[in-house]
Amino acid sequence: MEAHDGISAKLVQEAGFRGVWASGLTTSAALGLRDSNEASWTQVLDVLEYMADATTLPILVDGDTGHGNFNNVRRFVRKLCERGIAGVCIEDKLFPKTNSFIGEAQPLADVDEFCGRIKAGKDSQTDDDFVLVARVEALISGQGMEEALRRAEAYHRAGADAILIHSKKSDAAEIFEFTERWANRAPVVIVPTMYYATPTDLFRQAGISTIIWANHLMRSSIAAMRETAARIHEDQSLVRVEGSVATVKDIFRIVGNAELEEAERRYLPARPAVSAVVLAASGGELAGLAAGQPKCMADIRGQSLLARLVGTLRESGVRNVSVVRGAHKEAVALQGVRMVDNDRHASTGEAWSLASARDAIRGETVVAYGDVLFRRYILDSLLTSRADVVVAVDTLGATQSRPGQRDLVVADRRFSGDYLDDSPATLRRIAQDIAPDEICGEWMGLARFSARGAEWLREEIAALEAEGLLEGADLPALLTRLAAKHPVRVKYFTGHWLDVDTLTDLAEARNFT
Ligand code: SPV
Ligand code: MG
Repeated sequence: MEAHDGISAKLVQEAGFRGVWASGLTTSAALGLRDSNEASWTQVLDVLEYMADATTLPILVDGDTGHGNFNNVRRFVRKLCERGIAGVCIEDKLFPKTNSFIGEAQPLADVDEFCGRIKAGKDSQTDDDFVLVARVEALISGQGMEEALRRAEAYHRAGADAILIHSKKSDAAEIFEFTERWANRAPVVIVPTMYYATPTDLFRQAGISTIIWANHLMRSSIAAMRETAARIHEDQSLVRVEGSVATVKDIFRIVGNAELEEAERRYLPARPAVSAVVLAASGGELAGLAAGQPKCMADIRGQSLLARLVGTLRESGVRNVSVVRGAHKEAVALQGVRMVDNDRHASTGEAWSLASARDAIRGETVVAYGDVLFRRYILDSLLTSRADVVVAVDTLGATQSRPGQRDLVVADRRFSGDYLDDSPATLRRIAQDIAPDEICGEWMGLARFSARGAEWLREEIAALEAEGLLEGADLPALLTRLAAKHPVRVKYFTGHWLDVDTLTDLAEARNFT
């Protein structure tokens, strides 16, 4: 059965066939090319490699004329064997070939020269089971039965394992005449594209070894693709096609996603799930946004700020994301995240919002402001830290003057300026009013807690609550209190993040990749 790429080879196997015909016509067509050796032989080889990877069935390759003379056939056969291809069929025509159903009286190769191609191919196979099928075009080119038999005999003597006798007649009379006179001196292969109405049993009775259904997966997919494209174009909708196309799940099944999941369980380190709490409750409205649109829902090139932030978290393997929303909560939405409401957002601060999601602060946890964007490596670097609590600090923040409230950081050690220097720095405090000579950087609104760190964080929330301070505290105050009791590691970065406070920030965020 014909196939022309990896997925069609899989479908051939799924249907129960015992072999694949890698058709020259359809492999070319799949590339948008003519069946005239427009794809180079190495490009064909690349497609064959995908097909061989996709199926365990033997693949008989349509080798056209062998891509040149005996020398090209030698190299082609060696490369086919390297790729686990089961056999090749070469036809007795001239390079560059033309499809047999185009025109009349195509010139044939000199018999002796073609026998040289066959011998060279057989001498070059590195797999004993490799087969070389010699295709006789004498009937197609109008040279008659005697010439077809003469050529078949010569090719058989030259070492061909089988003879493909091709015909473009609409009935199989000349095929049966050939098989009768040939008397199975070598196995016979046929391609009944034009004499398709002949019952297959008659071919069996004639002792034919192999039938190639040469192009029907390509032709059926063209019909289906054309129909689907026209429907969607006409309807500007998917409604009418949804029921008749293969499901996305079907694609996953065919290409073997289940095996990948299995392999992931076997090979990926079993990392306990990391959670995240994103704080997006504060009003924080931005001039320029529609009234009632919270900042975290600002559009950044077709995605909300929140979606981008959660996307970065997910790329780093953070799965369970809780978003605390408050102001305009009905406008804060994102698939696949848990929404937690701080309905007292107007009179409470960040610590209260965090406390609203305290049940999510369990095991390894990331805490982030909902209006920040950062490059993924920053988060990855926090996630691989061995510290129980680690905060991301921008060392440039110390020197740049930006408007707005900034969470400034004092640590026991400044950034040394050496990017390879990872000797630890420990947090002393985070606040907005810090004397310029004390500032070591700006907190990016991103922190990671180990399971033990998360426990400390919960304890500190409880302590604030017990002291009646939870409502008014912000995250810098909470982290500063934590730092007084436990080591809080400072990880320095230089830029590659931003928080969206102003319209200028928003414009910058749109350029942030
Ligand atoms: C092919 O499938 O490319 C073939 C068979 O060679 S035919 O198109 O009938 O020549
Ligand atoms: Mg062909």
